[in-house]
Amino acid sequence: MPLRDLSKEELYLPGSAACAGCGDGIALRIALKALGKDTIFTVPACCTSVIESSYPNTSFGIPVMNIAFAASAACASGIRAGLRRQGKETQVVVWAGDGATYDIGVASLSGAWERETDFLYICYNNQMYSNTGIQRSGATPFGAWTTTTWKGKEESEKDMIAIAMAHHLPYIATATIGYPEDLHRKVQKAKSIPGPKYIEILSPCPPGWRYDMSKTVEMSKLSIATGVWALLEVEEGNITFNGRSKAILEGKIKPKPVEDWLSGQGRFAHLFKPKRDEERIKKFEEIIDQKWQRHREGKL
Ligand SMILES: Cc1ncc(C[n+]2csc(CCOP(=O)(O)OP(=O)(O)O)c2C)c(N)n1
Ligand code: SF4
Repeated sequence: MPLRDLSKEELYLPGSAACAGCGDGIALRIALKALGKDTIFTVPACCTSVIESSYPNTSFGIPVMNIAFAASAACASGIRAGLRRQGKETQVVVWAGDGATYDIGVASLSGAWERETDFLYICYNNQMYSNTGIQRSGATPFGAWTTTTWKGKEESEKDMIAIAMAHHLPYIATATIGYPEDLHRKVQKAKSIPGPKYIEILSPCPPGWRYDMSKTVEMSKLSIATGVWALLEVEEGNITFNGRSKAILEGKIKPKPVEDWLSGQGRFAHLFKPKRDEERIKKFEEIIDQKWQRHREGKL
């Protein structure tokens, strides 16, 4: 659906406490247009629980239940059970950061997936714990500076999509805010499928990634153009790629150099200054190359 045809109803309201240029804010606005008013969010501790604004004010036009860091998926199971009892079909959505998803809430998420709770879990992935001042998470990429990896992270991120696939979910997708139509379509599709669904949205964060706040959409699109992030869907175990990622996979376009993505972000500045760190730049490129090699073999 073209952008101009998206719902005019705004459920992400003025008064949000997000930083200027927040990728999460853009993701919320688009996803809420696809979800509509008959939706309940449950949100663990993260930037979104601040973005919502302080009680009694709110920047969300839907009900939200804030919950402890580890418990959002368990909370979704409880909300679903309560709604079922009342005969309501309201969409139950967890909206959580990567810290809550990859690390602290992964146990309760695995439980809700295994119980086949009918809910949509959306992880907005800014690749770090932003709300508490930029600490490393299981989604932080190799080489990135955070306040707990001040020489650059030594490990790669974990593969959350593979973890989701191991739970045999009917629908899994990745998206990013630079491609709002694709994001909107995937949320709408997830909404139409019963059972547990998982969508992960790459959501650049200006203070955490250290780039100018005007460049969030550019940074998101560059993530796709360089192949650092791929747009894909997994339905009943079958992986398909979308948009530019599909063209990269099929060799129809050449990805831009990964270095373009790294050099645009202050969190990777130590790889270039005061001296170029050839070894770590090469290792980062190899991680991305290997990922695409696996994709060409039909794997994640
Ligand atoms: C059990 C527990 N540990 C730590 C915290 C402190 N805390 C609140 S928000 C947050 C960071 C959340 O990171 P993420 O889920 O990635 O979301 P983001 O802040 O990036 O939006 C942390 C560590 C907490 N509230 N509860
Ligand atoms: S720190 Fe990052 S994720 Fe959090 S509100 Fe600011 S831009 Fe958004």
